Amino acid sequence: MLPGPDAGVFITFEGGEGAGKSTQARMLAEALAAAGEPVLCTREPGGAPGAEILRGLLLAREHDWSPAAEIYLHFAARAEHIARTIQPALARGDIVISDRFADSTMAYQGYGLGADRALIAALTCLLPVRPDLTFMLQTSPAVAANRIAGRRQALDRYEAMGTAFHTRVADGFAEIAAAEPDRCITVSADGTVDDVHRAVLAVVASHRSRVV
Ligand code: T5A
Repeated sequence: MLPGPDAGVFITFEGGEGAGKSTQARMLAEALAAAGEPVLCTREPGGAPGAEILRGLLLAREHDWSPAAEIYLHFAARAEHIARTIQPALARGDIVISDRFADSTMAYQGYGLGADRALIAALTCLLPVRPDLTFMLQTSPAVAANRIAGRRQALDRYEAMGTAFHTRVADGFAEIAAAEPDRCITVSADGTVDDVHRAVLAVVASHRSRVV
């Protein structure tokens, strides 16, 4: 979906664990708000009350979902997020910045868990919104591991999956980015928070007609 004259703009941040997506999404939102742009910062899974309930079910380590059920749960949360949060904000003309969106389902469930990629692609095509711009934050595994360890929180269900799983997820994000170079911009996230923020702002400046 390319933005119409009155529509907002939809930006997503994607990447593996500890890439710094939440940090960069928040910093971009603050920079755009400081420049006077209307911005809404949100996240997946979650971003709406019902979707946050589903997030709890998906991240808890008590239950392993069957692959198809896990895909549908992510898309149920996404449907709620889109209807309650994203579409109203885009209709107002906001710049919506989401920490993760449908590429995460393809990378984590499709590539990481080996779930049905054709089903994920089909469900993604049916979504009523599509990001205008996606930042793919890429980190080396050692850097990501250090950042996750630094947070000192209990690992959620996906964080607790092994190195091989996270390597498949990273490969998945790389394939998605290669397949959609107009939408997906890969940014190295190994530098400092400010280095990565500068790189993100440079991309936004170079996509000015699409973003602001
Ligand atoms: N998931 C999600 C699926 O399986 N399928 C789906 O369809 C969707 C939507 C979400 C989980 O759900 C999975 C993927 C995830 O496993 P989450 O808690 O939201 O769970 O997980 P993440 O999105 O991975 O959040 P993280 O917090 O792990 O990673 P971020 O957001 O990439 O990293 P961030 O910004 O929180 O930073 C982590 C730490 O590193 C520091 C920060 O201060 C923080 O302490 N940091 C840096 N330090 C040094 N240099 C930098 N450049 C830094 N950037 C951040």
